[in-house]
Amino acid sequence: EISFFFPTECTLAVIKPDTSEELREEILGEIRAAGFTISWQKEMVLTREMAEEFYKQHRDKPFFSYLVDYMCRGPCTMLILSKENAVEEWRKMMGPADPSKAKETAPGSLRARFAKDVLENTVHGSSSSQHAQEKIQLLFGEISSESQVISTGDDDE
Ligand code: RTP
Repeated sequence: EISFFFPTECTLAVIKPDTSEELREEILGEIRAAGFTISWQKEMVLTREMAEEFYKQHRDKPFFSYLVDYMCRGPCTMLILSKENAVEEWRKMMGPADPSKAKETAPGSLRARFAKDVLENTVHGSSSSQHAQEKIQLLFGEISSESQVISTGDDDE
């Protein structure tokens, strides 16, 4: 059981592998400028097992193995973003998965400007609060043990 104490809605954002240091810093700057609080940030290289678990809802899609290869290719920047309406606001900022569609419908979005193609599309964002909680638990498990230690201590006092 996991408990978080963020005051506003939070979502999970990922800056995917193959993003240059420069672009990563630019994206982080835009995230802050858009009014998100970066509540937690972690660089990590996913194992195949973690990438498969992360994208398990796409297990039967023809692109699944390419997606897992891509996600394991290098370090991802994992971010917990907090803001009112964070899930929707971050998805709006990303734009549609396919950059050719993003260029038409959301030309200012991150994917319209930076995605290479529909697979290598620079960023990920959870599609609901519940998904966000699940993925945060998968990627940031140690927050859960820390907060459990704290709440157990309170109970004992
Ligand atoms: P979601 O929160 O549902 O993951 O949304 P999304 O915009 O990231 O896009 P989704 O369609 O769910 O796909 C997840 C990721 O899989 C890769 N993808 N490749 N080759 C392809 O046709 C294809 N389609 C999707 C992308 O990396 C996408 O972000």
